[in-house]
Formats: sequence, C-alpha cells, structure tokens
Amino acid sequence: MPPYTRVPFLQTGSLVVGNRLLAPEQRTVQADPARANAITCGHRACQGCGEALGARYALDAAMRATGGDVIAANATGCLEVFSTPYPESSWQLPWVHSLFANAPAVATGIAAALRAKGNDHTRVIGQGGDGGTVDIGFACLSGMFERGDDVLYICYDNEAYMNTGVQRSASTPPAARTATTQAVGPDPGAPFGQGKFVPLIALAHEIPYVATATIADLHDLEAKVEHAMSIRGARYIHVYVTCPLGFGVDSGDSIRIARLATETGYFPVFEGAYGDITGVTKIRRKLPIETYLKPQRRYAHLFRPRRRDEVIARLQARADRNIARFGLLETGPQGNGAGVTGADANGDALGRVDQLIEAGEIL
Ligand SMILES: Cc1ncc(C[n+]2csc(CCOP(=O)(O)OP(=O)(O)O)c2C)c(N)n1
Ligand code: SF4
Ligand SMILES: [Mg+2]
Repeated sequence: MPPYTRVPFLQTGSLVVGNRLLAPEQRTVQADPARANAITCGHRACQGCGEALGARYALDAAMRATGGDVIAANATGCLEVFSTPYPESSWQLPWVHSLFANAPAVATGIAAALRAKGNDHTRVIGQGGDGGTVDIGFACLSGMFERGDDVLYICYDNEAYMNTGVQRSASTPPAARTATTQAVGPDPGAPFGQGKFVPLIALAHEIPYVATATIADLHDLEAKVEHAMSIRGARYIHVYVTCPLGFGVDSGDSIRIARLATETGYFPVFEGAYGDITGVTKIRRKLPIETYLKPQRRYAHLFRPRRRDEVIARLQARADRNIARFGLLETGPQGNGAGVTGADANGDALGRVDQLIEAGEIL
C-alpha cells in the first residue's frame, strides 16, 4: 500500500483532501479512472446519504486492493434496500443479500466455501448497518471474530434503524430523538447508560485489525480498507455515516456533520490490532459538543423550548472522555499509515489550515 499522505485542499468552507496536490500513486481510489464503481449510479438512496457514500468508497477500495476479486454479503437495511430494488441492482461485484441478522455468518459461509474449493484469492466482505451489526447481528459477528474467519466486516453506523423509519438501535446516542425515543417527557430522547461501542468490543476479540472511520475523511476510509484487505483473518471497520433523514440535517451537510462528530471528540477515529490501539486520528481543533448537536433536528429538544444544559453537559463529558481515553489531542502512537495525523509530510500545510481556522477564514 502506498503511504497515505494527508493534504489539505484550501477551498472556502471545506477541507477535502486535494488529489491534485498528491503524486498519482497517492491519490484516492475515487480519483482513479479505473475504479470499480462497485455501487454505481441509479440506486435509490436519499440525497446526501452517508451510507451510500461510505459504501462506495469502501467497496471501491476493496476492489482495487484485490484486483476486483471480492464477494460481498449485505445485511438487510437501507444499503441493501436502496441498492437492489428487484429486479435491479447497483452492485458491480458478486453481492449476496443475507437476512437482517446474519451477514457475518453468510460471509463466513462464503469464505468457507471458497476454502473448500481451494480458492485462496477471492476475498470476502460482510457489511450492514448498525442495527444489523450492533444489535441483531452481533452474535454472528462475535462468532466470526472468535473463529478468526477470513472476512472483513464493515458496519455503516448511522445510529438508528433508518430503513424502517428511524427506530433506536444500541448505537443510538443518548438524548437523540428517534421514533421510539421521542422528544417528550422529563428525559426526552434516548436514555443515557445504554448502548455499546462495537469497535472496542471487536478489539477485545484480539482480531488482527479493527478501525473506525467517517465519511468526513474518505481517503482515510479507503486506506483502512486497503490495509484490511492486505491481511487475513477476521477484520472490522466501523464507519460513522450521516443519515440526513434520521439526523434531521440538510443533505448537503452530511460531511460537515461527520467532521463535527470527530472534531468534538464525539466519534473517535482510531485503529487497532490484536487487542491494542495502534493509531488515532488527532483532532485538528477541539470544538464544543454543542456545535455538533445544534445543526441536528434529532437534538432540537435540547435547545427548544428551553436549553437543557444538564443534558448538553453530560454529552460534553462523553466527548471529553473519548478525547482523554483515545489521546485525541495529544501526540501519541502512530498507526500503519492509514489513520495517522500530526507531524506528517504536510505538517506545514496543516499548520496553515489551522491558522486560517483560527482567523475564521475557513470553517
Ligand atoms: C428479523 C427482522 N426484523 C426486522 C426486520 C425489519 N428491518 C429491516 S431493515 C431494519 C433496520 C435496519 O437498520 P440498520 O441495520 O441500522 O440499517 P440502516 O437502515 O439504518 O442503514 C429492520 C428493523 C427484518 N428485516 N428482519
Ligand atoms: S434513510 Fe438515511 S440511510 Fe437510508 S437512504 Fe436515506 S439517508 Fe441513507
Ligand atoms: Mg442504521
């Protein structure tokens, strides 16, 4: 894998990675005219769907890493429903729809069948939403990890059951409004103290690779998928993806919301191997959690008709805990090149970005 180099592209209102500043071999998979278009146009995702974006980048990266030799098993959920309205399909690779509960087991079965046939080159990906992964598919996923099956499993986490009308999942954050955690009563929204963060649970299985990523840094996601495909065994990537419908945000704000999720410490971006955290993506500048909450209508009840400062403070404490726990603000251990920030080859340019942010010239 070529080293992944972060290059800021100075464009008003955005910090997207500027391919044109990179050597051709370092450019994103999407910049490659020979990319697979693994999930191609014509699907029926909502405008601005983070899951469609994340899956597109992840699968194209996997296709490039394997020379197009990938089979995917997909849990029921938005990604499956919007991509395969019978008799059509947007998938440009062998793709199997599993049940809601069993994508990791179906992926395991495909890997076992390939092994039985003596095929050691075709690679297997399982994928699903947070409901299919964190809730109903979790036993199959844990089994896949524990057995060390040769599968990369990717969870696209939009923090609720979006496909069926935005019900709470175990990945729904506290205080968020969903159809089943409504913005009424003394403690509106999802309760505190429930849910689970599967990346750390995956790490506890001591599998060869675990990573988190977001759609705010798609080059990082690509690099993590490419790295995951370079190794064998059970691997897990958990991608934070914005859902404009469920979050109550404008479709043009998907990437901005994901960026705020990382820069407030709400969602830690890290990678790990065999039980240890091996790299974290540092926060460029720490923002208060309010900047992440306010643009989302699922948190509107925290600000209207009265501010709920005590709830906002509890959410701030959760973000601060992530920052402390993962060392998001300090210099720390560096990863394999996928999720690394800090004093890299473009440190000067990143410093320039920070200056512009301080001066309020870019957001
Ligand atoms: C056993 C079972 N229960 C319920 C459903 C209905 N169902 C289909 S998709 C879905 C929610 C999917 O949520 P998630 O996995 O988070 O994916 P998203 O749609 O949010 O991307 C549900 C409840 C089902 N297909 N099977
Ligand atoms: S409801 Fe959300 S996850 Fe589903 S297609 Fe629309 S934006 Fe994507
Ligand atoms: Mg979901």
